[in-house]
Parts: sequence; C-alpha cells; structure tokens
Amino acid sequence: MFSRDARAERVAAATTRSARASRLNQNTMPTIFEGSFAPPPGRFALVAARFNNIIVDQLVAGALDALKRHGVADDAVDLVRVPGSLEIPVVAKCLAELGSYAAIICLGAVIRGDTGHYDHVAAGAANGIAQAALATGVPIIFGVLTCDTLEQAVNRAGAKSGNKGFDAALAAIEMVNLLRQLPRGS
Ligand code: INI
Repeated sequence: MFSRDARAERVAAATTRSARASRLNQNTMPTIFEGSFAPPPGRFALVAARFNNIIVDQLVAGALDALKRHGVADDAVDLVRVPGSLEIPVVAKCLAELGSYAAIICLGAVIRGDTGHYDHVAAGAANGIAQAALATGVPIIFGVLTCDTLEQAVNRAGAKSGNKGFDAALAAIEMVNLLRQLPRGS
C-alpha cells in the first residue's frame, strides 16, 4: 500500500515522463505533405489516343467521371485526340509548356500483337510521358494501358479491374493538390 503522498509523487512522475515523451514525439515527427482529393483549382487536359478507341473511349469516360465527381467543372477540361499512344508525349509536353493546365492526363491502350511493335510503342509512350513531366514540372499522368490481350485491356477499362482512366484522373487531382502544398524556396 502506498501513502497518499507517495501515490501523488508517482502520478506526478508519470505525468512528467509522458509530457517529455510527447514533446520528444512532437520534435521527431516529420512534416507530412500529401495531396488531398478536394476540388482542385485550374484546368485539366486529357490527351487520348484514337488507336484501340473502343478501349480508350472507356478510359476517357472514366477520367471525365472522376474529374466531375471531384468538383472539376466540364468547362475546365479539354480533350485532345492523337493518332496513337506514341503521339501522346509530344502533345502532352506542348500543352504543359502553355502553362495553362494544372495537370495533363494521358490515355491510351497498347495491346501486344504478333510483332515487336508493342514494345516500341509502350516504351516510347511511357518514357516520353515521363520526360515531358520532368522537363515541364507539370504532373503528366500515365494512363496508358499496356496489356498482352484485348481481354486484359477490357478488364482495366471499366470491367473486372476497375477503370484506369478514373484512377489516372485521381492521380492528377492528388498531384495538383500536393504540388500546391509543397514548401517553396525562400
Ligand atoms: N498505338 C497504340 O496506341 N496502341 C497500340 O497497341 C499500337 N500498336 O500496337 O501498334 C499503336 N500503334 C500506333 C502508334 O502509337 C503510332 O500512332 C504509329 O506508330 C504512328 O507513329
């Protein structure tokens, strides 16, 4: 049994320890920056390939749905069509350089055939889109499906595996909100 004074001392010591621990935690907690899905400001551009348009049209519909559901007005979205996924990067870069888009969402479907064409188109689109984003500092989102079969593409364009166009638009919204939060140089 503890006396009343001894108990009070133990409580006071525990309180001090816990206050010190929470001060320490506060000191060591990193500052976390994370983009939200709140309605983002600014304009969005979709760059969509016409090749495999049966699939790509579903990606476009998914991306437009995601933008609308997250508070982006229809008149804040422009859609640019290009012949195939290989033409996406140059147009995405041109649009980014205009400085009038908060983010650009690239949509296409590259489906493996009997030749090596697939590999060139898929790699060209992926590398070109990444280069355009790095060169301009504008979020340029890779919403290009690269699939072995048409069935895989269908599944990723609104069937079994969701809609990658919708996902690409979510990534764009998150990136726009994240970039606004990042600390600027003094
Ligand atoms: N373009 C695609 O978007 N998807 C494909 O699957 C594809 N394949 O397989 O050929 C494709 N080719 C066209 C390419 O993107 C260019 O438009 C064409 O090579 C002209 O530069």
